[in-house]
Amino acid sequence: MREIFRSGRMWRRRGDLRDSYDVVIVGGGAHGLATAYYLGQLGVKKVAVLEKGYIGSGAAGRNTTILRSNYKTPEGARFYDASIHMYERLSQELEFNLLFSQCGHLTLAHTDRAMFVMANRAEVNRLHGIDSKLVDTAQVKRLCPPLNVSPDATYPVMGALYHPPGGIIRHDAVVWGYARGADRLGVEIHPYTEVTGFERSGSRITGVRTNRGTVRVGQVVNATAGWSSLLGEMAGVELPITTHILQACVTEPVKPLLDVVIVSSQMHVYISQSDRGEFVMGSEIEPWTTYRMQGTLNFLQDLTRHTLELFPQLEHARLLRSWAGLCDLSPDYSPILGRTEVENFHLSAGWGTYGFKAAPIVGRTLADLVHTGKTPELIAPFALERFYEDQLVSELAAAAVSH
Ligand code: FAD
Ligand code: PYC
Repeated sequence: MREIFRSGRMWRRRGDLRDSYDVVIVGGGAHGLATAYYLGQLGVKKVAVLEKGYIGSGAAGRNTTILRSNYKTPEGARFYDASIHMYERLSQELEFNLLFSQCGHLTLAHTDRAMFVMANRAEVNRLHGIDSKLVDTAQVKRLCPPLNVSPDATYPVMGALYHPPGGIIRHDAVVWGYARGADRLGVEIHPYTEVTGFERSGSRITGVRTNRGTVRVGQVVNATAGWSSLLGEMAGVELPITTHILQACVTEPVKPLLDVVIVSSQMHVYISQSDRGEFVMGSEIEPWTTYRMQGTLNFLQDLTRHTLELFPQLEHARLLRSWAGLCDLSPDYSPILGRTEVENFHLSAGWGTYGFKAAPIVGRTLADLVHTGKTPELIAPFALERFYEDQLVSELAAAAVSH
């Protein structure tokens, strides 16, 4: 272990695969690595993370880094709030600066109906001890001076749901911090190792097939987000998930202007300014299902038009780059977490457009489940069975701009 500190590497080079592992985690994104880290903390030995690309090559490295807990259902609000509290301490815990800026989060309302919905959400949030409140146009302007709140705008701002604990974080740093932490606890990280199938005996998985050979396994965690239904199929577990792309883009770096996250469902846009100065912007999920991460011109045209209505000052800012990532959407816009009918095959799936903020609490609760065999109370409402038992946890309209 000392060798790695001397080498200056974040984590050890991948070695050969062993013949067997106690736990194989498929997916080297934020969820897989967080689960590996907390398993390491619990003293679980022989844990491997298998990642088909490079670490963080999936949605973990493509998201718009927004953290918040202003969800609609009691189950969702409690769960995401626990994650935000973990994020608040994470830089210290991982001894790695994650650049978490708790700058606050404003969900704009442009209609009477939206004001009513935001008031309702603020009440639900407060009932669960989450700091959210309804603010009027003048307060919005005070919180975000550069925002255009003119009554002559196409969609004038009537008010907003203000959520002070919300903010942005450096997404790559979260991935690297968890990877380094897991590595230091003895977890093996295997990039460029694709899982191609599972071997089963009765209701258990006994082996994981990969492009580098087959390994025997005690327990498996499917943390593949956009690809989770494909891995489910390999294991014989059908997941009610459709995979879509979500697109995002950034401007060239500009002077500090925006220090709060702005979301407008009506205008299908969310905007923040990163600490590099780039305006980070995204829109709604694309309605078609695909695994091709290809962007579209329509996205850029609609997004820039709406962004300029809110921030006309960006008129001359140039777009630097745009990209797309996969999103695994569940029917009720809540995640699917925990056990499946294959007794040693566990899930972190159904993250749609909103899973990055959940990585710490997912890691901790899935590690507990794998270690103890008991489902933590916080994730019990998100079990796969809910779709068969009519116990949906509907986050429709609270999950992201598009819902
Ligand atoms: P991923 O990083 O996608 O990890 C899954 C990994 O599994 C991938 O690296 C993939 O290569 C690997 N894999 C797949 N198949 C195999 C296989 N067969 N073998 C081995 N490895 C495999 N969420 C928020 O909370 N806030 C946001 O602001 C936000 N913005 C977003 C913006 C965009 C553009 C996108 C695309 C998503 C956004 N999300 C956001 C959603 C969030 O990024 C995801 O829900 C979350 O990152 C998913 O968990 P993960 O990080 O573990 O997934
Ligand atoms: O979950 O807050 C979120 C989010 C914003 C953009 C994409 N997801």
